[in-house]
Amino acid sequence: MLTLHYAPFSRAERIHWLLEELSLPYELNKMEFSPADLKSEEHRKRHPLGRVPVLEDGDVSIFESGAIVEYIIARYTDGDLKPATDSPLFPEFLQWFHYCEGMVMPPINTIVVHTLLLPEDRRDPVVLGQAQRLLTKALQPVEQAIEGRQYLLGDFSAVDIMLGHSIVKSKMTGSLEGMDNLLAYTERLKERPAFLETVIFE
Ligand SMILES: N[C@@H](CCC(=O)N[C@@H](CS)C(=O)NCC(=O)O)C(=O)O
Repeated sequence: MLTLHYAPFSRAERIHWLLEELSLPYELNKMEFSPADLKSEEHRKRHPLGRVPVLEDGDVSIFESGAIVEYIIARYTDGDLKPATDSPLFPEFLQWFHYCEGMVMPPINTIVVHTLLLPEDRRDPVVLGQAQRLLTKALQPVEQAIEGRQYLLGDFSAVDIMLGHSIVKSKMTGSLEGMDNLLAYTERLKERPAFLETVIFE
């Protein structure tokens, strides 16, 4: 049985969403997004930094949302949600899949820290402004790439689970202003029952 160690409003939503898209059976260990749960001795045994998501599958315990998505697709599907390696879309799949944690999430992390997590007297408007500008820059190529497409690669894929999730969170920080393609895309994601069930989007 797959067990997803989860906290709401986190990247663990990506794995929850994927498991629902694939209709796989799983258990959810629902923790609070709080040090009491995430930094507990028990959870630090699963993730050395006390973070989510973590997936357990029998003897396997794995962290990093992208790695977990790849693991589930490789072990539990016949290559679903990912173009074949000889498909012309495969390089683009890899690019956007990794662009998510590499380029889009770092400024989102900073925005969340300086708007929600730090006590008010330690929030820095200069750092926040830089992160907001960086996020807008990082999203612009995605706004162009999705032009004329239903999902990020055309058909729904694991890129929508990774980068699509980040785009939905970007919208919540007010960073999609003027990006009409991405705004329309977030509306299309809401037409997917698995997304609606698993991702906080407003
Ligand atoms: N690159 C990692 C990031 C994991 C991560 O930072 N998760 C956040 C939630 S989205 C977390 O657990 N934060 C708790 C904390 O920093 O204490 C991944 O994609 O899984």
